[in-house]
Amino acid sequence: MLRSIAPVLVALAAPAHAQTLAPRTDGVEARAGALTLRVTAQTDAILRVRIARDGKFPEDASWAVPASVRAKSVRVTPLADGFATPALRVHVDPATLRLSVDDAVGKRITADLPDPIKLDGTGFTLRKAMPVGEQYFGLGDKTGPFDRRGASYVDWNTDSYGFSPATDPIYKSIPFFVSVGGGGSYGIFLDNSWRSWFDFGHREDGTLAIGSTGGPIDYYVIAGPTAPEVVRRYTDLTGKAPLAPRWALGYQQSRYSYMSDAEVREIASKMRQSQVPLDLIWLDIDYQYHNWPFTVNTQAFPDLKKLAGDLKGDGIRLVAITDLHVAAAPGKNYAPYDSGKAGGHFLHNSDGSTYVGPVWPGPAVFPDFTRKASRDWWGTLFKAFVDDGIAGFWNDMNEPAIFETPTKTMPLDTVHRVDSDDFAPRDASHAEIHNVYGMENSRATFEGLKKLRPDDRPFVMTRASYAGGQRYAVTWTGDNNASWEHLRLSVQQLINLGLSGFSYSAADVGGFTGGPSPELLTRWYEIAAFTPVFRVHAAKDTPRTEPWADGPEHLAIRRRFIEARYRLLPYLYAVAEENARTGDPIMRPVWYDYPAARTAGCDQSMAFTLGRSLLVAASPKPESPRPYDVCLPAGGWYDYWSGLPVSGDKLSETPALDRLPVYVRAGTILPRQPLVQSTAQVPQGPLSLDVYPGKDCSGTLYWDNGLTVNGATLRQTIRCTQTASGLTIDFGAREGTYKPWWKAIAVTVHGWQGAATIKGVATSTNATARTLAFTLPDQPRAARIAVTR
Ligand code: MIG
Repeated sequence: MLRSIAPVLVALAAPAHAQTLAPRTDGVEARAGALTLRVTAQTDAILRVRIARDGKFPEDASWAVPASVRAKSVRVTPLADGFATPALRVHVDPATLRLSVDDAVGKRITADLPDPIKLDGTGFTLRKAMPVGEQYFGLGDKTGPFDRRGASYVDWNTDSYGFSPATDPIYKSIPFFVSVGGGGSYGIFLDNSWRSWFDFGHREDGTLAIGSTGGPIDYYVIAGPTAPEVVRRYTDLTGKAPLAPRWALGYQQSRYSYMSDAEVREIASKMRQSQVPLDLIWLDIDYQYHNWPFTVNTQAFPDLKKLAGDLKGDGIRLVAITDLHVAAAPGKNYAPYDSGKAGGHFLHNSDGSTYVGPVWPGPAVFPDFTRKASRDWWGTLFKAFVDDGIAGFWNDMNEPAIFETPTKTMPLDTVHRVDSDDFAPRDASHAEIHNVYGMENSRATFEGLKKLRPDDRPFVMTRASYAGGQRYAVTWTGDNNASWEHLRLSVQQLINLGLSGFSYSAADVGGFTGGPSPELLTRWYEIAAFTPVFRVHAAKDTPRTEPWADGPEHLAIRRRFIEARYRLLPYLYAVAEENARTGDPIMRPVWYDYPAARTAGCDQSMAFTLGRSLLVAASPKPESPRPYDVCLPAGGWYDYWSGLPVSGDKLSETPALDRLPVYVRAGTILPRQPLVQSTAQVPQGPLSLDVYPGKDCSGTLYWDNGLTVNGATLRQTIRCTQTASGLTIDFGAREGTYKPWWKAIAVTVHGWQGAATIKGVATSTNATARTLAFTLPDQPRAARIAVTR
């Protein structure tokens, strides 16, 4: 019921410390002294918490949460000390503004500590309880321990060449964590772009401290109770990563730099000769004239359009780096500078002059990406490359990185113009904008590409970003190192990025700096073949890391894993499409879908799932030849490589260089395709469906042209049920009008023993492999296939 909004005096204190608790239709507002706390229910399970100083709430605007999402709220039921939604009970102590959130049956989700809000000049610290046994994940690409309990982190986007597993901060600021513990999961997202921090009991045992040097006290409490619910809700707030073009899921070859047209062609033809599937080659800064963005060194690359066209004929696309630091080159007929200067698109010093900082081109100027007009201008700069057929773009150095300064970035008083979204137009300091600058750079690129090629899905990769950056770009973990330690770290970074909304992420395979041993490089290829974005990249003056770099035996193993990925594309693509709809990461910690795995007793820091159905169990010490334990969640699994059922839930794996243990959940119908050398090739032969019988047995087909937005799609669910007489496979009716490449479906049922008959269908069984195989015509309509023993 709608209640009066009039404040209710709940305590009789001295007037200077008036305490009030006023219900709102969508939450509650409490005042104590100079502070006002407003808690609103955005949905039944997402709370927004804002704190005003001296009665004035900061501007209601955000780079992460769109206005339309912030505008949503639900009506709540008032309580004496707060309010309730069907999922939550919110309590506020009006004397201290201490907030606690319980679930509908009164179980605590999260609570402030006494004295919960500390102000320090423009900064603040919030203090919350850290119950024993609660673990913390997320925070984007941060290094450090996988579980963040006991550690402390700063959010300040930093060019971190040669970072170590202890370096913090690094490239991205995603001020969001997911907690998991005995009581379930919740998340907190601090929507504040200033230099901020999260301390998980590092400074003070049992205290979760969240703070910032400035800006609004504005955060979201996201209830679960499961981790998937928290992550999905976080992406309801900050956006889902759009489905990438299918070629982004292919194998990607990069190096700093392929120096010429001839070298790029040589890499491409060597890939094809070596029969290593490949979709992308990346052009790093040396394709440009003097490192000036949006130029081409025409001596080394005389005809980029012809190069792109010829490679495309071979199923290979080009991605080009386009850094944000425009060369400060007046009078040189350099359009990015001239048009940017004329349009007032560059950042200013506090005295009004244009800010100039040294980066790759030498003196450079920096676009004002928080202005929509400047983003629009930036987007037009891609026209020539788009016309040349460059498929995707790489936004590096956008922390922003500045050379020759100990801060590695621009002065904090550099002036940005905010004129975007529902922000009031105003000037803002670099201290406020720094952490969102890279995201707005990638947004400008993404939106520019959408205008230039409205039908195509843009592909942008960014190094720096902020919460919500997944809407515009994929990301990678920057300048890692060729070490076993970094291979381990990369898995944890990619998992945490996925939990932080960045479902498409990569780590330079082989390590950027240094040079990997052949074994390290091969192992890295194997693991990366099961990660969302699979890109080999390395720094200048490092040993070569292309698949053939270490001789035929290593090449054979690397090729086999790249091939496995291409065969898995129908599965991987369906997982990516699920991610675009739900926010469920593509690569997940095992406990995401199997909560008991968190306490299973094996070291699972290198285990992850790709979608729900594939479990990749890399060794937690990948350099060690010693056997290690793999814990499999309850419910039954099959070995992906042999197809045989696995018995037991704890296995001992003996490492072998050519084997990466991968398991398939019992109850999976796994779609795969014939091998291709590029996603641009039409697979020849049937779609294969591998059926791994078990509980809740199903599989999803999702397919489309892989390139455009709003094209025709195909979606179909297939289920299987074990019956007394055998097995039934039920094809659901196909949704959508997309006509797929396959005309037939090759079914393999795993774990099969004995004979089998299907009316009107020839079957074959294999007693050693324990398989039953048969081929069906394509099944676009609902149909039941009954197998009897
Ligand atoms: O200052 O473009 O992280 O991937 O190869 C180095 C050259 C600039 C840093 C990127 C790296 C890229 C390199 N860039």
